[in-house]
Amino acid sequence: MVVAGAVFDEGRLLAARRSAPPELAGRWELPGGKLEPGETAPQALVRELREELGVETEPGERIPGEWPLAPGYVLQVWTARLLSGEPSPLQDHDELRWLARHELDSVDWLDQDRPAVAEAARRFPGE
Ligand code: DCM
Repeated sequence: MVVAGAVFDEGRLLAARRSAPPELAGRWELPGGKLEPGETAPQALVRELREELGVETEPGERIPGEWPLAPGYVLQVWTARLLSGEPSPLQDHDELRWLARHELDSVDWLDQDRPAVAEAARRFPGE
């Protein structure tokens, strides 16, 4: 299983552009990664966001749905709130953008992330 975060801060959603592998490079995703043995999804999300972006986050609710990835993997998405740090692309990404709700279509999302982003869009804080 792969867990990704819909990270919200100041009414915007964090999008990350992949730098690897070549077939995914240049496409945008909700940042996250694979669960390690013994981890829950929220634990994996906190670890991945720390490793990839250098931030501390607090997982919120799971966004309903499960989206197929490469054979044997599915994507689950959780909302997350930024606790501390300024996200920077430390690993796997070469650009980050904070998107307002009306800007969500401005980046080329990975196909498998699109339905998750649409669900996340319904959870913008204050809406
Ligand atoms: N992945 C994805 N969408 C995301 C996060 C990850 O499709 N929002 C995929 C890309 C990789 C795999 O999951 O094939 C593992 O991600 P990572 O390489 O970031 O650990």
